[in-house]
Formats: sequence, C-alpha cells, structure tokens
Amino acid sequence: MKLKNLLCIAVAAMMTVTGVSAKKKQTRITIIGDSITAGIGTENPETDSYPAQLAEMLGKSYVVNSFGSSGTTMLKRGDSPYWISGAYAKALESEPDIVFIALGTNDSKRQNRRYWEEYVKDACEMIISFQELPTSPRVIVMTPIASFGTDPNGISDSYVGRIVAPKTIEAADRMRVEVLDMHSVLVRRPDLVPDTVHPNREGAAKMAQKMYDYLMDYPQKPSEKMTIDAMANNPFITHMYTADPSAHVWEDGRLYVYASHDLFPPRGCDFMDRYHVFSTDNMIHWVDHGEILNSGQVPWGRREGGYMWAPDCAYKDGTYYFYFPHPSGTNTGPTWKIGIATSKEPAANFKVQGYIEGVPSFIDPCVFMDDDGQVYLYNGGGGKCYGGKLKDNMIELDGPMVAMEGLYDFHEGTWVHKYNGNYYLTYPDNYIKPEDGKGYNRMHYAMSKSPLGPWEYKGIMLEETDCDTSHGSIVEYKGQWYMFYHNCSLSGRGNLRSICVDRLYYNEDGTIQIVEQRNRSFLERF
Ligand code: FUB
Repeated sequence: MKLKNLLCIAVAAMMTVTGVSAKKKQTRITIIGDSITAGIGTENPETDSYPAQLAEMLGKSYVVNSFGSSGTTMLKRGDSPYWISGAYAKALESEPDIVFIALGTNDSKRQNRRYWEEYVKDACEMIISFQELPTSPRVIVMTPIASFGTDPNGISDSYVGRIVAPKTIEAADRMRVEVLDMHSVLVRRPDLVPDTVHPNREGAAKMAQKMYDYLMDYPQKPSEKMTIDAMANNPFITHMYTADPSAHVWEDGRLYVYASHDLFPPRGCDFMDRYHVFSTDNMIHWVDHGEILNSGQVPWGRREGGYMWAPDCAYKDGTYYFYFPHPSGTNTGPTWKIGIATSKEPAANFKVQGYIEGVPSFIDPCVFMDDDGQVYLYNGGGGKCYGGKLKDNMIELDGPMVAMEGLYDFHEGTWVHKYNGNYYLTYPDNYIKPEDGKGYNRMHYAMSKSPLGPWEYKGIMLEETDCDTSHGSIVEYKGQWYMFYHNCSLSGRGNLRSICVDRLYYNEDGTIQIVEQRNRSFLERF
C-alpha cells in the first residue's frame, strides 16, 4: 500500500476516535445594530426584520444571531451607547465567524452631534472589539440606511447620509475592513420606510437581499486584488450629489477624484458650488476629504457666486494645481475663466492664485501632462474644443490655444489621456434620444499621435446615462483602466447627479470598447 493511502486511513481513524465528523460547520453570523436591526417598523420582527429575512435566505448552513438594541449609538458618549447595552455583551459572546455592524442612525440626533469628532475613533474601537474575539471574525461595516425625517433635531438624512455614513466608511477604511453601502438601498423608497426611520417588511427584504448578494459574491473576505476587481457600487458617492469627476493617481499611491457639487436642495447648475475631493486605495472604500474651494473664495469671481463647474487637477514639483471654470461677470457667456488654486496637499488647503490669461471663454478645463513633462490645457463648450501648451509654471499659456480638429458632434467636457503611445480625447455629444425626444449626452472619443491633434474620430465609448449631461475621465490604477462619469440614479434629477466608475477596456488596435455601466438600470428596478 502506498504511503499516501496509509496516511488517509490513519486520518480517518483519528476522526472516528475523536468524534470529528465530516459535516460542514455552520457559519455563525452576528448582526449588531439599533431598532432597525431589532425589526421595529415591521409587523413581526421575528420573521420580518432584515436579520430574520437574511437567515431565511441563507438557509441551514448559516446561523444568524441578531443583537438589535433600540435607540443605541455608535458613539460612546451618545445618549444611549450600544457599548453598555445587554445586546452588545451578548453579541461578544456569540462566537461569530462574521460580524455585521449596523449602527449610526441614532448618532445623527441633535444631542449626539457634539461628539461627532469621536465617531470614527469609536467605530474603529467597535470593530476592534469584535476582531479581538477568539473566533477572529470577519467584520463588515454597514452604512446606515437613508432616513426621511424632517425634524432638524431628530434623525434626518442630511446628517445620516451626509455626515454619519462617510464617517462610517472612514472607520472601515482605517481598519481595512469591508464596508457595505446600505444607505443607497432605500434612498429612493421612502414608501418602504413609513415612519421615516424604520423599514417595513419590504424595505427590510431589500436590506437582507443586499447582504445576501454580498455574501454570495464574497463568501470570504476579498483580498486587496479582489477588491480592485470588485469596486464599490455605482454611484460610489451617495452621501451628497456630485458630478464631473476628474480622476488622478498621485504619488502617495491613492486615486483622487476632483468633482463638482450639485447642492441639495437642488437649485440648478447656476448655483453649483463647494468642490469636494474623494480618494481611495482599493476602489471600494472612498474617503470624502471635504470641501476644498467655494465661489466665495474666488476674488475675481462673479459677485453672485455659484457656477463652480467641472474642475481638474494636476501635480508638479510638490504642488497641486486645481483648475476650475468660473465666470468673472454676471453675464456668464463671455466671462468664463479657468481659475487656478494651488496647495501642497492633494485634497486640502487650496488657495486661489488667479486665472489663466488668454484662454477662450469656455468651460471644463482638462490638464494633461505628457511623458516628457510638457503640460497641455484643454477647454471647450457649445461645440468648440480648444487645446494649448502650458508653461512650466503651470499657470500661463505657452502660446495661444487652438481649435481641436477632427472631432464629431463635440459638446463639452474634454478629457485627454494617453495609452500605448496614442492620445485619446473623449467628450460628450449633443444626442437627442428618438424615444423621448429629450437631450442626453453620449461620450465619444478620437485618437491622435499628437496631444493637440489633428484627431481621428473613432466613435462612442459611453452610451447615455439616465441624465441629460455626461462628463467623464479615464485613468489607470493598479493595472486596470477605469472610466469615471456621472448619472442621476440616486435622485432621478439632472441637477442632482452622482459620480460613478466602471472598467474601461481597449481592443488590440487601441480602440476603446463601449463601457458597461453597472447599476445603469437602478431606476428601472423600482
Ligand atoms: O456640471 C456643470 C456642467 O455640466 C459641466 O461643466 C458640464 O461638463 C456638465 O456636466
């Protein structure tokens, strides 16, 4: 008998002696949270709460233990800390393999806001308290679901979605644990959250489905490589409305997105203001670095403010140059300028330096640095696209900008990038959809052997979204190419947009495949 066979027999005998059966161990899931986890808002929490429905979906190979405690907070100094609840003590004894943390909603109440500075620290400590258990469970942090209350002292989404959710993500990011975006699950379904905070059975089912799908997609914690493959859901920023993403990878190895900001409640593109920057190092966890510039900080800007449209950013010799379109006059048409703000940091402390003299009065700056260090500036609008060289100082043109030749149906939103020795200029068009007669933008591209053209038109690479505008950027990160753009899927409104990202693929001849938009049918699903 071969040695291998002998060993097998020996192992089988040992298993019999020690009583170890070959039966697969059940996976123990622990869910901690507040009244939403306890199923308040459903008729029968025992069967209707989201943990109960998740257990039903997962079947017998999982044990789901739910530890919801009404009114509790993540904050240790909140008005009812989860930390001192009986539920928490029991959760710690539940021998979990996987822990879902679903707190944050009650932290948005007025009496708890004064402790928000401590939220990320407390959330990190909550994560650690489970990671240190003898079972070393996998911890998954959930952002709080959208709420619909209007009482400014109580639970409202202006705080849950805009403050608590990003802080929750920041804690998960710091601890390198997974984060599941639950905020977007019900954001367009107030009807499933009848008392404005607690989902009913149908709302809870949608939460459970999202958790189930995630566990099925990722039975194990995704590795760094897999998270790059996975990416966050689209839109990937859900706590505020953002548009016109310009993506760059800087020397710290993070991917940064400079976006414009659709203010809520919506007041239209004229009132867009307060740029934010977002960054990631794994395409799943995104950090909101906060506001970096507003129209009140532009000394030469129009006195009415607003009109802080699609920006871009460049880096050279230790300085970040933030380029933003903004009019200097009440009559915007002839007074558009390309403003410049600089900082020694990628996402903070920008100071306006002025604007670039001699640029035609158009919008949407794009700054492209070639491999030889030469920097190019593009802008455009209303069918015209211009490009030119910037001087080494990054704030002056090196000669006049010239019209880009060879583009078909150009509208605005220029982006230039380089791949395999070819230059690509991408831009939105002036598409009218025959089905509804409404205007949408699709994104087209042209290629050239030179950064200033002439360009050879190639075709569409991003079909229309659900939005009347489109605007995108293309960047390589950790060996993958990505297309950033925006849609309206969270709001259904063209003036409340949300930034998205999808993978971009080239064909062997360098042409670009049409980008597959994940969650494109978000609106249609409801
Ligand atoms: O977001 C304001 C304007 O809408 C941008 O500058 C355009 O590209 C379009 O997206």
